[in-house]
Amino acid sequence: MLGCRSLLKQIKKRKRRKSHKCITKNPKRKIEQEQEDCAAEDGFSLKGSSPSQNYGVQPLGNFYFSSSPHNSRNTGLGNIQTLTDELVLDILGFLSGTDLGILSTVSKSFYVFCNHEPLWRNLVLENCGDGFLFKRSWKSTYVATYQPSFDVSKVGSLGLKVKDFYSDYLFQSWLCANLEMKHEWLDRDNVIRRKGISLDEFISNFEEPNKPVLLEGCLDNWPALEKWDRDYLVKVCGDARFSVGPVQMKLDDYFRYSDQAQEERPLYLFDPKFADKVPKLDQDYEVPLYFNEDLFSVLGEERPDYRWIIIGPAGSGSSFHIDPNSTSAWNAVVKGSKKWVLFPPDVVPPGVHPSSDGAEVACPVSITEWFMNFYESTKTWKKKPVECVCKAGEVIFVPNGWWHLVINLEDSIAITQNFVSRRNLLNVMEFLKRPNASSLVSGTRDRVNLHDKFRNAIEASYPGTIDKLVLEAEKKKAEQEKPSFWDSVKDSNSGAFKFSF
Ligand SMILES: O=C(O)CCC(=O)C(=O)O
Ligand SMILES: [Fe+2]
Repeated sequence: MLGCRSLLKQIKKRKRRKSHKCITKNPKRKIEQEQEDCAAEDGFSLKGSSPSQNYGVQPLGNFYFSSSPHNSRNTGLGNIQTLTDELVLDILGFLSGTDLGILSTVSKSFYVFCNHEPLWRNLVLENCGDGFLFKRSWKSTYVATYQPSFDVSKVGSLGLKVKDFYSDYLFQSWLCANLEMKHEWLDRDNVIRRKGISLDEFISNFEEPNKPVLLEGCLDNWPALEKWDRDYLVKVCGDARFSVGPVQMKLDDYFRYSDQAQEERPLYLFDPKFADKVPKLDQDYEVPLYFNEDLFSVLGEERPDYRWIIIGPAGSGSSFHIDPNSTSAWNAVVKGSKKWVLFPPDVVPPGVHPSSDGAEVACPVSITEWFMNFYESTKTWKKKPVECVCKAGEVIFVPNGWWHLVINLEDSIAITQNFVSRRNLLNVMEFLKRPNASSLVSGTRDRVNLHDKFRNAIEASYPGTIDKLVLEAEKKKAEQEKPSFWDSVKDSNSGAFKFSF
């Protein structure tokens, strides 16, 4: 039911409009036009010139104004019409491609459900561990891969348009795949920006107090900034395969996909082993001076994953999360731009539901859906999120424990690294020691013993450091708890001041 409120708002507005439009003669075009106008009237615009296929699905609210007494979503589903759309799709998710294809011929309703792109995406991803060659849609990709004798290029891109099919779930899924980011989602830019600050300033103003900062100008000597574009990367990476969700793909195959992808959650290339796979990439960047202290390096080969190359089209990104193992991070944009929304550790973002032990986060909305349904509410919050657009050549510091969401506004390439410095060493050690470390610790095989291994390795490389940090932390805590002069002169019983010199 997430998102119903805003959807309802759209639906209501949409209906008001309906009486004075839809004068187009071609009924197919009429439905398309309605969907585009519905989005436009709500201040949403659709991406690109060709929105993805939606088979005429309309939001459920439109049904109440329909001249037809039937929702063809129901009439064509038989007895399973009582199930929610999610459940119908869950059941269809058990079918093979062939069975889905056959079932789609049973009724208009099954035609719409069985053509739901995420079903075909799952079939491709489950079966093509070595990547895939994307062909316009996930269904065509599946057919081209498993029925190569069938020429998918000959099949028109326009599917059938079903009349009087109403479903919030399917409509919202289509809308989120095709929405352009709204200006008001990008306008707020309240991050602190700094250029050319010293390491000491960075530590005392940002790292110690655990506050984000956007750093300008500190990638100026990165060869990557000049060199990395699509052609260069495809050339240097050759046949190397990178992690893209659950599959491993060659870079040119990934770009072929990302050029055509018009979906709610585009697959994101996110690879922690890029520098081992293509050592040349490692030579094109260096860690900015603020993040040079890297205490996990004492673990050698056993350190958890810590650096990633990130590539994705506009609309791809990372939904709300806190970075692994209580580390801090920096994220440097090499090409493109990214919208960031960050909440401090004590503020859980709206729409996000972490489990009590923090091991799981229920985040049922896609990034676009979060903006559609939750962003507005943060405007009235006392503790506003920190927001910015981080452009090529800029780096954002993400302090440990901060929730963050990131969406690429253009095709983007970035490098991110997570790190442990003396400022967050104790946090990280405490995190690794938690009783449910086996489900919390990530990026490494030996999750349970990582605390002891790390502690021993730090002791061996930096003897006495942990004890010194503990002492300093205790001193700081005692200082914070010490009553101030005004507290000490205040008479706690009367609330008045007492002067007892
Ligand atoms: O999508 C992005 O660039 C953000 C990546 C991120 O948050 C992370 O690596 O933890
Ligand atoms: Fe992150």
